[in-house]
Amino acid sequence: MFRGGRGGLGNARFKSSTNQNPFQQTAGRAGKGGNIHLTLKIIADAGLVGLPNAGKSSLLNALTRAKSKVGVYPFTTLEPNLGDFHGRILADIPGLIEGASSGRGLGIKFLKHVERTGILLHLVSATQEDPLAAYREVRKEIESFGHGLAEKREILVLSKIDLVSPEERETKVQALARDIGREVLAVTVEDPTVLKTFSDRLTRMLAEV
Ligand SMILES: Nc1nc2c(ncn2[C@@H]2O[C@H](COP(=O)(O)OP(=O)(O)OP(=O)(O)O)[C@@H](O)[C@H]2O)c(=O)[nH]1
Ligand SMILES: [Mg+2]
Repeated sequence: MFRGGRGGLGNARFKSSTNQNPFQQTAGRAGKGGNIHLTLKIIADAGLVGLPNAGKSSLLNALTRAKSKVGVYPFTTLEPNLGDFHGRILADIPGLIEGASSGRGLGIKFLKHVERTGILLHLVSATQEDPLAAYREVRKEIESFGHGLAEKREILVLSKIDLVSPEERETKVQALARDIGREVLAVTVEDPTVLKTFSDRLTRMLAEV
């Protein structure tokens, strides 16, 4: 803690019967100073992670009133955006790429932000030829980052399922579920029915934590 300085004395302190209209003062003394390093960390209930273009911002916008920038190119999101999802705060973060945990791309700056979130929502695009490889690439960065991030509960989501056939979707959902050993949710922001089912499921999952 830095103590404040002492204030100087003003005219009133010098007033007396013989000095009725003083024009005197004393200088104050400077307080202590120093450099303080502050880090801003967003506190959200769930953080959306995944490779660039996985559809994180689109999903955040579809589930909440957030207006996160969406683009066909990778690294559209430069800063995390927050949205209120039935009282739970969701945050999208910039896409993660290989090497993110050691400073490549924008990822590391924002992995810090998900450090404080309760759970991770890990999006893998259904258009990925090898969804497991895409999943692992992001996991690797999360694990190298440390800070307890890898131990967080993770909800697995296959996104953009409207871009593949129902057969391909099923194959990819099953393959991910089998290899990772956990349930995989499927979503697209293009189909209101699918989105509603996903949203209900997510609400229940978030209520459990
Ligand atoms: N067809 C289809 N396109 C989608 C869907 N979700 C996202 N997209 C498109 O995919 C592209 C990337 O979407 P974003 O939401 O910006 O992806 P992101 O994961 O936030 O990307 P970064 O911020 O760059 O990491 C955009 O062109 C979106 O319109 C979806 O469910 N279906
Ligand atoms: Mg984005």
